[in-house]
Amino acid sequence: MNSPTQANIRDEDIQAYNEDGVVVLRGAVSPEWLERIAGAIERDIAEPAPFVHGYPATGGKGRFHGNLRIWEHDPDFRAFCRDSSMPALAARFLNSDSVNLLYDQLFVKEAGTPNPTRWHNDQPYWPIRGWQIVSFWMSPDPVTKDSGALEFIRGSHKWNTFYQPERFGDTKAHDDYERNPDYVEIPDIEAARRDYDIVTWDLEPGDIYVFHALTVHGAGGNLRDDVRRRGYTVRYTGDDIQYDTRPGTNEHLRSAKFNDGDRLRAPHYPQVWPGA
Ligand SMILES: O=C(O)CCC(=O)C(=O)O
Repeated sequence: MNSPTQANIRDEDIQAYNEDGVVVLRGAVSPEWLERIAGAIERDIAEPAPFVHGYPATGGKGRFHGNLRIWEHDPDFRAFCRDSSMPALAARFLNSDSVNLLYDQLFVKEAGTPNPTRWHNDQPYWPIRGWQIVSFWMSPDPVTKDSGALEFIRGSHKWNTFYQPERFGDTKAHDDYERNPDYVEIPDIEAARRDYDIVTWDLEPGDIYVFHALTVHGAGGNLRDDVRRRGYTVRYTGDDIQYDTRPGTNEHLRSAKFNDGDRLRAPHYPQVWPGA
């Protein structure tokens, strides 16, 4: 399954990613890989890898299952992150000679989980600095606005603003994320949606959102009673990325093996492109 990407990447896609901070690629993941990912998701729900997190659904109906660095524990996630066409795709979007895997993450909103994913950008959570960081978000389910399609603020990666991370889920727990005085409180985007250039797309299984680490994004809840929304994201870095020990990043993504300014490397952030 180490086949060339199915996606027909056009120069316009790369240009849209660079200018808007987000683009959709249709048919980028084959049905075979999606089946393996779907199986791996069920395994992680049944027997979660160590960084599992969840929150109760508002109204008590659905369920959220989140986890990260799951490629380290499941052979199919590992194969997908390393051996699928994703690393080659990342090299194109990052315009980078080499690509490292940062980590992968699950965001499963079961049917009837109304909790939104709050507006945020990702890089403030990550112990790295530099520009070449891309995320690929996909789902084995069809994704629509009412089942929790992601929304993005077009061009927000160029604001060059690191928003203070907050914990997802229960609003009472938000205050306890480590603060960084250089980070900025995120404005109430939801209350002023018309002031922002918000874009979203429905996805079919196999389609992916490609977005930059500083692009501001969020998602509604899964308001559908009949479909799951099993979101799976893989994040890759390029040549200009260095380890960064600044405060405010997610402790589960740090590694004591790295000093400030180090290039990323195995075992935590293995090089995946060019392959062996
Ligand atoms: O799936 C979601 O609700 C959020 C996804 C997200 O924030 C991400 O992949 O960076």
